[in-house]
Amino acid sequence: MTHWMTDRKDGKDQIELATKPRAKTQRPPLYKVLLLNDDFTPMEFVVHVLERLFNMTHAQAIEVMLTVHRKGIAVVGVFSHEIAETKVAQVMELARRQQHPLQCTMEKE
Ligand code: TYC
Repeated sequence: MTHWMTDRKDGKDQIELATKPRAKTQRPPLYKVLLLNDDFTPMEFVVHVLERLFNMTHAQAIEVMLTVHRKGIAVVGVFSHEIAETKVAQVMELARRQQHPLQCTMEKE
């Protein structure tokens, strides 16, 4: 709060108060986590990853996996920067451990 004195003709000082106009509250930027298609990663593995790391039901996971398979890429979730980074790292680590070439990346929304 800013305050200052006004100079009045009647000599009476008066304190004026003003609130500084504030910028609207900023939301943290969100990031899309994207899954990429390839010719080698088994469909069942992708479904497992989507169930396990993105809390999808089996039906949802199949649907999203098939979207990636047909279209080449799909958004599998939207998160804060830190959570998105963690999800990408977890997908890449699971794929690496099973020696699947599955690729996962993130992009600012
Ligand atoms: N195209 C793969 C196959 O036919 C399946 C697949 C789906 C791979 C989604 C990756 O992100 C992916 N076995």
